[in-house]
Amino acid sequence: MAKYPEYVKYAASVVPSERQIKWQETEFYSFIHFGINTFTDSEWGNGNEDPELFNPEKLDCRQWAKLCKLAGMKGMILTAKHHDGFCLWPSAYTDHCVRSSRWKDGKGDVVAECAAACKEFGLKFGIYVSPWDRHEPTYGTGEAYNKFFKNQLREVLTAYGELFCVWFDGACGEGKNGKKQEYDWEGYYKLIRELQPNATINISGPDVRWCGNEAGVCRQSEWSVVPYFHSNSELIAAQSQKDVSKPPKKINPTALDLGSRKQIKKCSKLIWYPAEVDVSIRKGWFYHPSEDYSVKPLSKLMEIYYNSVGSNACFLLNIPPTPEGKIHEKDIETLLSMGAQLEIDFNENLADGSVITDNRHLDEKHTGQMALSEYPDSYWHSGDDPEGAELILDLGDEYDIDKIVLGENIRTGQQIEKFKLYAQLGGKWKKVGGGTVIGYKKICRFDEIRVRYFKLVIEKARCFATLSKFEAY
Ligand code: FUL
Repeated sequence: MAKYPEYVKYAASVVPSERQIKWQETEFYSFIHFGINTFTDSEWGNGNEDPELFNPEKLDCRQWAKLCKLAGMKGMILTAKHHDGFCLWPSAYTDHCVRSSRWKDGKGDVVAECAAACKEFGLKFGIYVSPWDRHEPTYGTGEAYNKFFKNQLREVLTAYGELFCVWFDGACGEGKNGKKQEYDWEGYYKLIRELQPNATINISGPDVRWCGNEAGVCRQSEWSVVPYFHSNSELIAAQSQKDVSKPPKKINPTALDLGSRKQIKKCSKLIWYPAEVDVSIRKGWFYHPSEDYSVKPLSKLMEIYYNSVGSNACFLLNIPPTPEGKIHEKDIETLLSMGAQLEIDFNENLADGSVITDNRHLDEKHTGQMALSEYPDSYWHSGDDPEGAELILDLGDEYDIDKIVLGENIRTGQQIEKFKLYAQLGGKWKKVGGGTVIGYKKICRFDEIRVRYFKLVIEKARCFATLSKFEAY
């Protein structure tokens, strides 16, 4: 029987919460940056903007939702309040909100329209609420602002149905009075857990980790089990954007490896803290007419998709509506082609109905064949001697294939540390993929081959190995 060091056993025992699993399954979803900045052509408002300016005469949240759906997304996160403090819902705690705008004579509610559209199109709905508020006079005064912010949170957490995510960025700048606020993060989290127990709290929160840049660059190995200190709000704030003109473009080089054995060895506390990749389809987060001709091309978005969703992270793609309240035709073009490309790339899982044999399994309920099962409780389990375990996928016939999708059963943690993938060509096993992390999902891509058999070899793992996805396209 293999022996494992205590710290490896500990890492192997860290598992996601149900809400984290649900979030991970969302995979690809949109960010909608929309607010007063949309009308002032800016990225960070200073809080002094006239609410009258907000007037999206053709606001069409159904168009946003429909496009997200057609692009292959499963959710949407709306900036209910950005750093300028202007609220897209009629907050009872400030006049700096849609109620003071010309839009619908002050009777509109963008958050409500957006929530309804998501429901109609079968998308999960989430909200971004910026704790940094450059309008609110109590900001920077301590308890008074925290109370105000919690009141606002309560409004958005209770009026718009189920939320899958509450997104806090790390920015903590100065308020009107030049003072910085000490946020009551624990208090905010408590309220969210109480009112939206299924929502993950992302970025400046305990459930989902920022990948570390806004350019769509991911680590080669995005571990989900990492040292606890990565969730520290001061650390997150220190690493976030501090200047509107300097969006983080690269991953801090000292943080390229967060979860290998080397990183977790000396750590007394680990958490399940998977990565999210947030990037805008344009240069800025908000809409600027000057960027109409620099919408990211399909090839760039697909590259980010494969590097994020295909490498154990989620992909949060920002699409900023115009002042009219609609998605611009340039963005529509890219989004529709993205949806079409994803349809083509994942048209039919050729491993459906295949046979998997293995060289070891824990018991008869966890044979290799179980990796093909759709049920969450059915998966292959190696038993406690994972290294050298092999699974052979027999497609039953030869097919043209250029992608294999693998996934661990993350309910039992993240175990696999190194793997290789082979295809049988001319009677010989040829390596077509491999790496470190598999996690929730790993998409291995290679030049198209005509093939019947694939072999997955687990070279290194923590206490055991599992597999709940083995798909071929
Ligand atoms: C950052 C903000 O400062 C940006 O304006 C944007 O909202 C981005 C997603 O988060 O921290």
